[in-house]
Amino acid sequence: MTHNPIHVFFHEDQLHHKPRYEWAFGKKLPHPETTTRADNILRAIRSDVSGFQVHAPVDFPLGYLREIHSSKLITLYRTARKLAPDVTYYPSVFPKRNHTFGDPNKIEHSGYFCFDSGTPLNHTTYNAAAWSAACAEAATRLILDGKEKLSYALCRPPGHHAARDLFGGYCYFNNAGLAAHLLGARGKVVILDIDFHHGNGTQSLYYRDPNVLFISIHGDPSVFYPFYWGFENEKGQGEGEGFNLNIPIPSGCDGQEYLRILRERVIPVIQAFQPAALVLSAGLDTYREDPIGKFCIDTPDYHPIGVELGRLGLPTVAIQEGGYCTKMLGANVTTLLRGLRDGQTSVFFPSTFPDLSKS
Ligand code: SP5
Ligand code: ZN
Repeated sequence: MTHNPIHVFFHEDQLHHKPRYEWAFGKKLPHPETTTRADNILRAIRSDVSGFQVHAPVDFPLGYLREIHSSKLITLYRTARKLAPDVTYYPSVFPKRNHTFGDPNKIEHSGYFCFDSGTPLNHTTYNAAAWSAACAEAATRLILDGKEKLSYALCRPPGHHAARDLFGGYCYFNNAGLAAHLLGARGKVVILDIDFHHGNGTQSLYYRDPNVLFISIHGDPSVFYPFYWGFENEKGQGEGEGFNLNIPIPSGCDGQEYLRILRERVIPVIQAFQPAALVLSAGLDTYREDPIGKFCIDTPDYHPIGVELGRLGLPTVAIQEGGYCTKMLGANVTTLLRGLRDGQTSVFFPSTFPDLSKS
């Protein structure tokens, strides 16, 4: 069976942000969020010329970023542009919010806007992270226009740990949050986060919003990063209560078990919500040999996982999040995307978004 190619978005400037190390678990470690990750994904994508088409986003997304992030957070990244080229700034004082304030014009105050020591700033970070978000915007635009039913943003740096005015977890701008925000023009949106880590930033953006259902399947935060978010009892607040679903699972989860969780605990919830579109926060650090994640999913398993989600028959934007086994990252991403496409092809697909004026 022949398919239309999947449209992929990536901008070369995303490669200028190159953190070399992180501070984690009391150690200075080589930084896992490398440019090689993007190189290897692109290589796998380019080796299938009929399956994928790569585009560079053209619009710098500052206006849209202001709709989901505070102007102070954006100012801080712009302050970091003035750092000397050889300086990588690790925030080192993390005050408790209610006792103080942060001045985003001072790089020394960066810790006010940050929650970990693995997410440094340098003079290129703002530009790279903004182009990463631009990929999410361009991929979403294609879906919004009704031109395509599946698109992929090769977002790097990733985004799902970044909140409105807080960064961390290698993330600066919340790319999936931006996609959901834009898709909101068409109706209710579900964000499914399949990264190994809980998407605390995305959760916080939509915690009070009944029109965006956030679902995250992740390593149990009582053991794994980000430690302070991602528990089952976080269910949303106010009008958004009941529209946040955390599914923490023990380490060692394999493809079979993961599919079972999708079929029994995730798909029925999405179907009951009746969203107009799906944003998939696609982290591949669930892979069995990932150096950070501790699940046991094998490369071929990403196909049926994609099929299961594609069969929802929803216009879908896939957003790259984590995934640190660089050797297999390209194969894992392309297998997941082919699964999504094959799943969509196998079901009836309405040609347009539902007509909101009639509901
Ligand atoms: C987007 C995303 O997946 N962020 C994850 C951030 C996790 N950071 C804390 C884990 C640090 C583990 N570092 C181990 C390095 C092994 N070489
Ligand atoms: Zn992750």
